[in-house]
Formats: sequence, C-alpha cells, structure tokens
Amino acid sequence: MKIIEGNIRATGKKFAVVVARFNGFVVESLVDGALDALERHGEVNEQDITLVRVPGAYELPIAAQRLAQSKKYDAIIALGAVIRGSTPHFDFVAGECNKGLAQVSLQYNLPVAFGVITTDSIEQAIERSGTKAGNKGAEAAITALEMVNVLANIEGMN
Ligand code: INI
Repeated sequence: MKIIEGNIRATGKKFAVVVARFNGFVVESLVDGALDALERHGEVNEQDITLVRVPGAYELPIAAQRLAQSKKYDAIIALGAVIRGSTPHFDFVAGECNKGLAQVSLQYNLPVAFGVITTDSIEQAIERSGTKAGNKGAEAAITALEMVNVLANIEGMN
C-alpha cells in the first residue's frame, strides 16, 4: 500500500495570510495564532509571509483570488470572524466567504485554509480565538502547512 501524507515543516515556502478587519477584537488573535504556527511549527521564514488586510469576511475571496493569480504563494490562509446578529447578513457574509474561498482554491489549484470562525455569539468567537476552544487561526495555518506538503508529495516533487 502506498500512503501519501505531509508533515507541517515548510521552510522556503511562501504563505499569504488574508485577514478581515471586521470583529478585529477576535480576528487579531487568529492572526497571532496563524503567524505563530507558521513560524514556530512550520519553520517558515518571516520574510516569506505576506499579510493582507481587507474590510470584512465578504471581501476575503476577491483578495485571495488576486493573491492566487499572482502565483507567488504556496498557500493562502484566510482569517475572519462572522458573528450572527439579528439580521440575515450573517448567512450572506458567511456563505459567500466560504463559497468564494473554496472556489479560489479549486480554480487556482492552491490550498486556501478556511480560518474564518462563524459563531452564534461573541462568547463562542472568543472561545475559538485562543481560549478554551483553541485558536482557529493557528489550526488554519497548520492545515495550510500540511496541505502544501501533501500536494507536493502527490505530485512527486518531494
Ligand atoms: N464581516 C465580517 O467579517 N464579520 C461579520 O460578522 C460581519 N457582519 O456580521 O456583518 C461582516 N460584515 C461586513 C462584510 O464582510 C462586508 O465587509 C460588507 O458587507 C461590505 O461588503
């Protein structure tokens, strides 16, 4: 049996982190978690990481698309927080963000990690951004690191 998998060390690979400013009080903790994971676990050089900020989660796909088009990156990590309010805005923003990022990933054949937390409450968002439910930014970065290596190994490049 042949098993292909990937580790999470990606020294020399280039990563773009695209970040929504909306709900910045939780999103900045996701950014800290993602950068820490890339540098400490992935051993990625700081100069190989590009951080792009956009207004909200709805804008993440278009920025990810431009980054993917540039062909400069081995993976993209999208970070944001969509917190449900009393309007249908949540479903539109979360749905389009999720759909758009998945589309960019498949269209450009590039790992796009989904580090966008979608929660019913601010409390749940805080729990997922570095408190009792972990840090979804760090988890997304680890996923991107692994996917870069899995895809390289599938292509037999390693
Ligand atoms: N953007 C978010 O990133 N999170 C949210 O919770 C959110 N809510 O709830 O409205 C949100 N809205 C802004 C949206 O992403 C766009 O920036 C805006 O609609 C302009 O296109």
